[in-house]
Formats: sequence, C-alpha cells, structure tokens
Amino acid sequence: AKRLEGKTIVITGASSGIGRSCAFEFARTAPKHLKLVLTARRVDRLKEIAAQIKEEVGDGVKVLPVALDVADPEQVRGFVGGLPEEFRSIDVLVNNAGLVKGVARAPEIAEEDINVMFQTNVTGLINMTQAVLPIFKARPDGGAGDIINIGSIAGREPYAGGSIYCATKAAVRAFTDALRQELIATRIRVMEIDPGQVETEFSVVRFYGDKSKADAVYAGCDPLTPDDIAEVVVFVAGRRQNVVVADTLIFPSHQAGAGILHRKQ
Ligand code: NDP
Ligand code: 8X3
Repeated sequence: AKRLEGKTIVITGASSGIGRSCAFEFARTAPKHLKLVLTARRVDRLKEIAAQIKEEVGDGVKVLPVALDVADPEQVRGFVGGLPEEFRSIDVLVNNAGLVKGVARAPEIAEEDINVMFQTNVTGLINMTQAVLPIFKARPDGGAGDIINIGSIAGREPYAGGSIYCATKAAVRAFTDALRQELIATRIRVMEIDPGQVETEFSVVRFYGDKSKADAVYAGCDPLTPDDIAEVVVFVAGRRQNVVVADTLIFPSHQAGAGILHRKQ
C-alpha cells in the first residue's frame, strides 16, 4: 500500500467488470493518498463509481471520471492534455478496455465487428500507451511508470468462433513483449495479465445484449470474479520498482485452457 501512495493511476474501461474492480481495489489498497483517473465511454457509470469510492474510503483518494473512447485516436490524442494539471503526472496505466463481438466463423464476421475489436483492443491500447510514454520517459533514470495490459488466454490459445478476438489479444501480447524490450534501459515496467474465464459484461457484449446466451457461457462453471483479477493488477503495480511481474495467466480452478472448462452437470 505504501508503494502506491501518491500515485496517479489511469484505468481504461473502468465502467464495468475488471476495470471497475481495479478502481475499487486500488482505492482500498492505498486509501490515503491516491489519484484515480477512470475512463470509459459510459461516463455516468464512472461518476457513480467515483461516488461509491468516496463513500467507502473518503477523500484520501481523488477520483476523476473522464469520458474516453479508446477506439477514437483523436480522443486519445487529446486525453493527457485535457486532464487537470494535478492528474497529469500519470504513474500507472491499466490498459483494460476491450471487447469481443459475436462468435461468427471467419466468412461471416461482420466488418464492423472486426473493426471495433481491433480499434478498441489493439489500436486503442497502443494509442493509450503512446499517450502516456512521454510522461514516463521524462522521469529520471531513462524514465519510470507502469503499463499493465489486460490480455487473455485467448491471445495464447486461439479458438474457433473467436478468430478476431484471439488475434487482437495475440497482438496485445506481441506489442507488450516488444515494448518491454524497447524500454529495457528505463525503469518503465511493461506487464501483461491474461485472465481466463471471468464473469463480467464481457459475454453480454459478445452476444449483443442477449443475457440468456451470456448466462449459458457460465452455466455449471465457477468463473473468476472481476475482483480476482483486480487483486493481481494491484499486486503487480505495488511491487518494488525493480520487480517486473512480466506475464501472468489466471484461471478459475475448473479451467485449464481457452476451451478446456470442466462443467458440473
Ligand atoms: P466488461 O464488458 O465488463 O468491461 C469492458 C470495459 O471496457 C467496459 O468498462 C467498457 O466501457 C470498456 N470499453 C469497451 N469499449 C471501449 C472503448 N471503445 N473505449 C473505452 N472503453 C471501452 O468486460 P471485462 O471487464 O471482462 O473486460 C475487460 C478486459 O478484460 C477486456 O480487455 C477483455 O478482453 C479482458 N478479458 C476478459 C475476460 C473475461 O472472461 N471476462 C477474460 C480475459 C480477458 P464502456 O462501454 O463504458 O466504454
Ligand atoms: C476472454 C476469454 O476464452 O472467453 O478473453 O475468449 S475467452
């Protein structure tokens, strides 16, 4: 908790699921002196989360909700400059915003779905990273700061009906690993956390709002909760500066691969 005190943390996709849980977990872990910049498209939700955090931990955590569509390069370009001065010295970027659309096989995938997945999960993550790197690089010792990318088991084990989503998460992995090499002479930590099955709004989004199809994904399973992943995100951010938890894969106990899930009958 001490190591996180005084930090400014930016979370993308903080309006739901893993990103939302990260906001609460950072606030609970370092409740005395922390700045949280919560971003997503649904800013009303971010405002509610900000109010809930204030209620829970008090005024030690300053929370700034910011409407930001990471898939829009222009919005990302204006993001850092648009922050109030006191939130601009970003220490940690959690690149969490992401989504999957559909389960179509390659010939049938809608062009719009292909584009939104790549623009959000890949280009959005890259553009956000480019936006904060100048701040990180301006620090002594070649630079300092944390980039925590949320990948997926899907980036390691592609599966039928998920070709585009899996390709986006494989791209995240490649970008993360290359960036870590490029920044080797700095104190900037580039880390990736790859969850398996987590019950969030992820499947509701995948099935275009069809809750019953989403529920069927988790039937008979005991999925991870978004809090489980948030605990790991906050853990890696809170290690001693010379410790880089470079790569983490997290399953619920009944999962052993992208498609390897044991279901209770
Ligand atoms: P949720 O759908 O619950 O949350 C996704 C978040 O991403 C929302 O806050 C949403 O906010 C945000 N988001 C989506 N598109 C954009 C955009 N264009 N700009 C800004 N924010 C955006 O799903 P999860 O919490 O599960 O997903 C979080 C991350 O975890 C994703 O990268 C996902 O791929 C990854 N993941 C999820 C797994 C799972 O099983 N759930 C497993 C492995 C990885 P808003 O709509 O308000 O913009
Ligand atoms: C989400 C995991 O396997 O449902 O990233 O696509 S999976």
